[in-house]
Amino acid sequence: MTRPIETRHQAAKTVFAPAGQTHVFTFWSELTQNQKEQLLDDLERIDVEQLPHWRQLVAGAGPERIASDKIEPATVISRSSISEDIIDHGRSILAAGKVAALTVAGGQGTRLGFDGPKGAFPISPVKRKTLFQLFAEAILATERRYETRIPWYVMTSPSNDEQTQAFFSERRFFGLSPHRVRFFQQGVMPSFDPAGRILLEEKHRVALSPDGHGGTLLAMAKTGTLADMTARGIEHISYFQVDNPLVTCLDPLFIGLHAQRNADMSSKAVPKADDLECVGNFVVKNGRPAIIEYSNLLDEFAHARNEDGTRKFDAANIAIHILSRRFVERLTADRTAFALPWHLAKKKVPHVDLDTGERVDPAEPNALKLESFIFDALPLADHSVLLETSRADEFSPVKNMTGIDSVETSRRDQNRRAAQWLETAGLAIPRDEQDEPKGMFEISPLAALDAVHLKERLGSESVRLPEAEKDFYLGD
Ligand code: UD2
Repeated sequence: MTRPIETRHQAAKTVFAPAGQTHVFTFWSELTQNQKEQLLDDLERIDVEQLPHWRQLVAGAGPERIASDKIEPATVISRSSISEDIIDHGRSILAAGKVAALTVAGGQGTRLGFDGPKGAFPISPVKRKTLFQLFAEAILATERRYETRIPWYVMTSPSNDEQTQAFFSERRFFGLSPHRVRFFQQGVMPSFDPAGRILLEEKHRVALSPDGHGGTLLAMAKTGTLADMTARGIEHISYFQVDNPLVTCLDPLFIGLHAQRNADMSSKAVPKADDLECVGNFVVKNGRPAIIEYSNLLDEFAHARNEDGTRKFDAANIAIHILSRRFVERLTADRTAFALPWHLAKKKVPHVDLDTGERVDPAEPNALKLESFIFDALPLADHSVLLETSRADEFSPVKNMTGIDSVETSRRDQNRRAAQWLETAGLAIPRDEQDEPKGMFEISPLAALDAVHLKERLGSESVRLPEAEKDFYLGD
């Protein structure tokens, strides 16, 4: 039984008025009952205790530039230095069912101009499989390979949860057991005007947006996801973003190394493509592991060189992490006290003008959004490991329709990797003058999870390659 609207209205006024946010009720008298309920629903999702803190951040909005901190390059471990017994250790942890996959998929795919959850975007080069399908096949293939069960937790946001869940159920979870695919919603944050006042998207709606992938931690605690992991005996969470189809969803070497070092949170890194690449930079800041986002890294550090001329800060964050469940439990034990730092972003947010009641679609950034980043949990880790991987093997995100990190570059890179795997397995791939594979190649994770797996698989089979310029697909 929900409380009467007037009771909720009075309760809301007593918390929003002292925070200088009374204006959210400007249009209250002209709202229908249903609209009043919607406005109250939005307001009750806001963590009002944090409003004064948020207002302070917004009012003092200045560029976060890491100037005073002492930062040094992070130490990256190369894959080739990892012994087979550590990889076996990772395999045994997987086989024991102690690892879960977690995908953050709550972001708004605005940059991709795609209407739907980003995971539903058709990205594979030959079959146009969606991002969600590629991850599902990789998880299913890993369950089969290690004869184990791998729960998959997908973080959505209020704006895409329903569509995401429908997408999976309509496709029968791509062959995964439905009770091992769990969805949970992250929190939301209001957008603010430069004076720190909450913006109304409509007269009866607050301008709310996902609270950043840092919201994953508290969302895991608040939604019972962490308790579900405990009940399933999960010790480690293999975390990756929905926008990277090349990621190794469950990597025994990475898992083995993380566990052997008794790490709380570990990450993968690739060498930066250039000094100013739009990625986070792994550093040691005041003695602790940390990531400084490209937007916060002073140019002097971005362009810094070692004596031998190599880039000094060269470890790029590709948002591939392992978090120990106990670490997340420790951080979120006191939910009211735990908060990752908030990062400010200037955005264009459509809103209602309080004087005219008209909707304003700003041409320039008019608002401030606050979001938290999961990688700000790194400095809180007692132990962490940074493992190098290669772009060609594991990283080609799809963020834009064209250009850098685009549908084009991601399909190209998936194609290149499939061709390289086939060559490793002993097949001759026709290539053009630029050494690009002639034709499109795609290997389903259900066929092989990596080049070695493919070689084992093809060892006994004769695979017929297409005539030049035709598509080649290797399925389950
Ligand atoms: C992120 C990293 C960057 C680098 C890059 C690699 C940050 C701030 N920067 O850049 O360092 O690792 O990725 O591709 O993370 N998401 C949610 N909920 C949210 C916000 C984001 O689930 O509230 C998901 C989103 O679905 C996407 C991922 O997190 O899969 C990345 O989000 P982003 O697009 O904000 O980060 P990006 O690509 O600027």
